[in-house]
Amino acid sequence: MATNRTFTMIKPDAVENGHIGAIIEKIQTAGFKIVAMKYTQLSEADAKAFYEVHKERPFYGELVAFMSRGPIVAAVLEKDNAVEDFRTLIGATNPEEAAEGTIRKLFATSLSENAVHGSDSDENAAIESNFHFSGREIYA
Ligand code: IDP
Repeated sequence: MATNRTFTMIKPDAVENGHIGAIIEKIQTAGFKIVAMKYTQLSEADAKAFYEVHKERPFYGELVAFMSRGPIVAAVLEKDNAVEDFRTLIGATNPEEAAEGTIRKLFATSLSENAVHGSDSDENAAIESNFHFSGREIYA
């Protein structure tokens, strides 16, 4: 996995609220190339594994239930400085603290139901991409 890639999910809240198209448009307008994408749903076990790093946090159960309650869109994105630039595009974890114009400011409903995921490091981008996609599902 090159360091110019990041991994994202459009979370169940944003899918339920009909924001898939608007979020993908924001992502592409910001200069990210979509190199892999799928509409899928995490099982409870998937969500537990994906967020295992948070398993000691008080919100882990709520997060697992939320992330597995409905479909998501998973994608791998390519751009120079992808991880950092995508974190800027989505905004702070808490939408109340997210900058104007960011995806979370526009589409998130709460701290937990915050519309999108974005990897926080190149290492995690690779791990998270491999969680959802095989090599032959990524088209550079
Ligand atoms: P990030 O998604 O901005 O990197 P993390 O701290 O890694 O934020 O948290 C992962 C996800 O867990 C968040 O995107 C959000 O959905 C959820 N979350 C984080 N903090 C809380 C909290 O205090 N209460 C409920 N859910 C939370």
